[in-house]
Amino acid sequence: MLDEPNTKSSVFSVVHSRPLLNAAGWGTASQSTLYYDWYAQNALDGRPTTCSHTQSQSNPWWKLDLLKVYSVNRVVITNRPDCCNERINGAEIRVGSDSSNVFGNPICAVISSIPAGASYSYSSNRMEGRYVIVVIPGNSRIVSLCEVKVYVVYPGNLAAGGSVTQSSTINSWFAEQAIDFNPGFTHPEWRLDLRHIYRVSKVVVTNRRDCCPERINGAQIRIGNSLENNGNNNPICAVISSMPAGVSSTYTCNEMEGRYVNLIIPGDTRFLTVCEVEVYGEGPCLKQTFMKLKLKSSWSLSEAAIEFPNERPQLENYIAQDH
Ligand SMILES: [Ca+2]
Repeated sequence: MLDEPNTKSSVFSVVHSRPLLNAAGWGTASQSTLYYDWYAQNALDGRPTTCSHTQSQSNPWWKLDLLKVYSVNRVVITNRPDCCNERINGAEIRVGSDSSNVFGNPICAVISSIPAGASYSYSSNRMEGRYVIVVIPGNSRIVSLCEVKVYVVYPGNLAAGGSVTQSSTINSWFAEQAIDFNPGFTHPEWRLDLRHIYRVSKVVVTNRRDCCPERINGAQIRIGNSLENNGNNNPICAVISSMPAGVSSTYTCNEMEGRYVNLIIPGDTRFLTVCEVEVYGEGPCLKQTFMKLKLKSSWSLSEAAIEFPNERPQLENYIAQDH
């Protein structure tokens, strides 16, 4: 009587992710003037010691053309390591789509200072724009940037549940950083918190289509209720051997029960980049162990059997908390 009373109404749940990706390398850089061979593109080559550099001029700028409009979430600027780190003070980061006038693009942030060789991150609150510009207003100024990263919300509209007839979307990310692919992670991982326990029938993973499809090789899909080791000790549903760029693959999980769905690549210095993850299953289930836990504290089993339908919201809230 107490066993999963709500699974009689089977509900399909579809969960989408829109990861943040560094889109800077997808664009082309230019700058107002060139100083020797300190090209604008030097800020995008992944090396912190190669830098762009304008001549000393009024209102110098560096501009990244992302080639299409993105929702920009964050901009990371690396200052030059060798000298002159104060030159960047007062630089404006602008995000917008005005191609002719750099000042026609809204300001995302003003850089007060960045220590030599340091990388500072500026939140841009999902400003929409095709261009990311660093401009320093004033006379006899120099813009020199050693690396620029631009994190955007991946715009792909892939496999958006088109084949699912009964669906609902759950927007319940555990934490944004769990889907932000920081290359500094030694164990890159991605975690989805479903907020309730589901019986997961399948997980559909869509690989990125712009480059590097092999980065996903070896990724494990883990499902369970434990947050031990950040959820990475939960049982494995599948291991992704490889997947072509832009392709969606389906992994059958045989009704594995869990609140957390993890993607993790074991090992060091690996990247995990995923375009989209969809999770299909039934639920939410009320797991019997949780129910017993709760029942012990306030009701007898016989009372609970009668009262259960009214108590279900409380139980769901209980399960939704961190236990
Ligand atoms: Ca560089």
